[in-house]
Amino acid sequence: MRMIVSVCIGVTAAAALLIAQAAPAQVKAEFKDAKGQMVGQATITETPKGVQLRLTLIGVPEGTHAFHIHATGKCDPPMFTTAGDHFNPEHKQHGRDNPMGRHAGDMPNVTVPASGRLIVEHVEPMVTLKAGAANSLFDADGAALIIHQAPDDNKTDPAGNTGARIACGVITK
Ligand SMILES: [Cu+2]
Ligand SMILES: [Zn+2]
Repeated sequence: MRMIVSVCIGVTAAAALLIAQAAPAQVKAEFKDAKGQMVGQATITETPKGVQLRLTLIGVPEGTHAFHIHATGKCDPPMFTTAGDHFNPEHKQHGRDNPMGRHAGDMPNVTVPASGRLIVEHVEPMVTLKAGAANSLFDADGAALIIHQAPDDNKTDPAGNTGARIACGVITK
């Protein structure tokens, strides 16, 4: 009888350890504009191929906009400068087309139609939600998603000539 009890405890401890090491299944971010209006959200999911970002935008101006993961989980309006620079744990240059790049936080541009509504998905292999990893979005100061006024030229260091930050969302569990 005593042996059975100890086996059960052993299994429970192993299961608890697995849960502790697993990445959070899904986290989210709510986009707010400079006036504090909610203009969309993101669901962010760890997958075997990277972190899937699914954006549902509901009030972003028509046009092509830069989209980045920024290094700090802080979105103070109206400028959102508190979100810091692009998430860049590998200390590379900016831009998906830059031979010296890229920042892990450099996402593809998003093109919003006249309705202001867009659902778009991107799977990013250079980041993770797993705590403790060098490229984790849950490092000490967190991370934020930002949409800019202008498109990213994908090569100009350090920020791609993207203009103002028009929407920001802190990534939260
Ligand atoms: Cu940005
Ligand atoms: Zn960048």
